[in-house]
Amino acid sequence: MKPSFSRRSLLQAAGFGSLATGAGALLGRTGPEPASQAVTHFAGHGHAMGAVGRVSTETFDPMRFLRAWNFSDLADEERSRFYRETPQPDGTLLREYEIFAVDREIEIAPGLFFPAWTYNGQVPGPTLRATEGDRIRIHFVNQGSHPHTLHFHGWHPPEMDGAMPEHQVLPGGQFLYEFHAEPFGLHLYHCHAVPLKRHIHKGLYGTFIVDPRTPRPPADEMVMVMNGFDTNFDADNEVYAVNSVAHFHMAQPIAVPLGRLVRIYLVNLTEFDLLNSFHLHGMFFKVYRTGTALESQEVTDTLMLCQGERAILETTFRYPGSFMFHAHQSEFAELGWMGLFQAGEDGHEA
Ligand SMILES: [Cu+2]
Repeated sequence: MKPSFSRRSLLQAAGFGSLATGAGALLGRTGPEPASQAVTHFAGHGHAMGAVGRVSTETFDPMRFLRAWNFSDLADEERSRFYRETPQPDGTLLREYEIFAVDREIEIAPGLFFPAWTYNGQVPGPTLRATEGDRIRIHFVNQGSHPHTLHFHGWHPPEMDGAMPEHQVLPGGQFLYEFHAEPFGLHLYHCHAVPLKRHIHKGLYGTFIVDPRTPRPPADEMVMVMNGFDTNFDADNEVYAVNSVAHFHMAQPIAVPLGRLVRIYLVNLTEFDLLNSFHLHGMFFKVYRTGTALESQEVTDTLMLCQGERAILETTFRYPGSFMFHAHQSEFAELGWMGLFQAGEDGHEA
């Protein structure tokens, strides 16, 4: 029987501005309480902001994900299992990755679990980062329950595209993707098995950064993937976030350095909604669309992106204190896509 409640009431029941304990019951995971009753319980708490309680950061820590690429969040020995780089005679690097698809339940709000399909057990998948001209070699193993692929945005030959029926890697199968990292810019990868929207929204996507040969100026850098989750499978998202965990950075603000350059690699992988957006309070940022130029095209405080679109944002915090960032679709913000920067003298220790 399909419970009759709106996606707004689901989130209220799931702990947004009220209690965290209703989510399990709504998803049929735990507890005998019927969904309709849970909604009634929590009605009227919709004006508070953010979630109550904390998600477990044991398997996925959004704070670490922000500033991790090429598995830099892992200890050296563990890291070498997933990532190796080998200098080439021409000065470029061969970068080799071990990427696997695996089904995993992930916590997207306190007590709210989503049956995801993941790359390497996390959503978004690991951020891959190279310099223009490097050789990328990815050993992909499908340990999941459905056919999957890796489809990269960037230059590559057709057999590396991961988009045609014959490219599908069946459960238990594997494939070696190999191509040069170009052009420089901010790109992405995702599964391109059909139905595409299902494979993307289940969590099979990640960020692919290609640095120009002459690097961008030093900055405190971070990756933000705008995403959403359809928790009751009605082709509409009930939860929104950057980097999967709703309201995470409301409770744990992102420390940024005062007076120094901050660079955000922003990617939109939201399914079902035509657009997503990023809005920053109290200041403006430069926009480098797709990251493929070194000159910014725009200075704004609100940026709108379609799925697959991405942009590098640069700014410098002028004043100490808290600055909110969120989707300027107010509904997305209230359903989890909202966070805080905390600007201070120390900022982030890079
Ligand atoms: Cu897939």
